[in-house]
Amino acid sequence: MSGAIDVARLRDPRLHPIADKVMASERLTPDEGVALYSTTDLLGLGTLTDFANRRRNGDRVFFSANQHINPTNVCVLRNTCVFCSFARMPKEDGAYTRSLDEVFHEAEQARGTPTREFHIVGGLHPKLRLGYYTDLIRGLKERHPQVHIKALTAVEIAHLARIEKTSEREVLLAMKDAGLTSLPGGGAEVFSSAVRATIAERKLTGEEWLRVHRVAHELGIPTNCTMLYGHVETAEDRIAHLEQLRALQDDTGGFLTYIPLAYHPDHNELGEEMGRVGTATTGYEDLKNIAVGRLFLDNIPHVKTHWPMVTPFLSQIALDFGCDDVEGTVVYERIYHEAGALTDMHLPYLELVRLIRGAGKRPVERDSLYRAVREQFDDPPPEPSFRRGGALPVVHAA
Ligand code: V47
Repeated sequence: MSGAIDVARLRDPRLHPIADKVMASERLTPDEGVALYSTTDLLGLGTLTDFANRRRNGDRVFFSANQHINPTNVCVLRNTCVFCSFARMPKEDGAYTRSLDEVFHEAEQARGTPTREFHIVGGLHPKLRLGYYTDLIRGLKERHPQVHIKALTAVEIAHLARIEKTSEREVLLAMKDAGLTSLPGGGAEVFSSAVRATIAERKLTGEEWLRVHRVAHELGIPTNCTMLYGHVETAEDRIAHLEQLRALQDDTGGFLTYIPLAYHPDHNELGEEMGRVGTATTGYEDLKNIAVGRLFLDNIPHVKTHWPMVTPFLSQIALDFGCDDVEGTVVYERIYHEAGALTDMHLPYLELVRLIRGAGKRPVERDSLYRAVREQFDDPPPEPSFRRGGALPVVHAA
């Protein structure tokens, strides 16, 4: 890495003082964050953010061998989270709820593969109790002891606490006891109460989301964080969201990675209102959100690109815009594909290695806690028995 940014070469003069701060490892202010969002000097932004990322991670890029599992799409917020295409009411067409055996069957896909993480999220089911999830985690750990469980968003944790009439702490403790490793970062959306009133009226508030993550961190459960961008939010809303994540991280240090999530408008009410189909964001916006996340969240170790949403090729380019972490093999993906994502559901392990190497970076397979698992890829690991374009496993109605 060269020791300095050539500030004079940055086309947007507003980036010059920010570049000086980045080089001095000084924290950016909210106004500077908003300026970063408004610049059209994308290459200048990339220069700053690549500097910050290389200082932290060198040329290492992490990825995981993981499998997403969605035990149910039934969600009591179905009619009020207007950006979501995944959720169904219990009796609605397409609603499903898996028995434990059905989930275990789907997880068998991982056997004989390098899979090290199950990423488990669903909906706020009115009848699935805490015991279902603790049995699920225990059953998966028994069958796949080497696999970490990253399960349930803060929204689901708060919902379980409500229906069990207990605290979020108790729910998290029970899940940890069953074998939970970490929490995914979903459900954060944008913390602004005005934005939430428009896109997710009855979802837990930003303060509640942050509280669940704080409690998880206190219990030694690391978590991820996200922001859903590309709908009704402003640059100021985004920066206020990032500020709150940064403040919590200052207190706890419990966030592992930040994942900006690109809104997809198909098959949901918000997309219809916006008159959008296909994609709502652009490649430019996607790269900016990665870059601003890396520069503003100076205390979160990793920034992840979610290739199912922005395509593997854009994820590859994001590696020059501050990103050091690529979503893994995934295997089955429902949330974005219901909302119109046109990517494959599964990215073969060696394709991830190829994309990272193709960007001149060094791939590192990691576990859920970002410990390196594998850095040599000459002896290809086995893939899940999944065929490109293959059907999702059969699901039974709710
Ligand atoms: O919270 C829902 C988003 C999230 C849409 O922690 C949508 O490693 C776009 O959080 N268009 C859940 N996004 C997924 C999530 C996640 C993904 C990958 C990795 C990790 C991690 C976490 O999906 C929801 C919401 O923000 N979402 N609907 C939509 N139409």
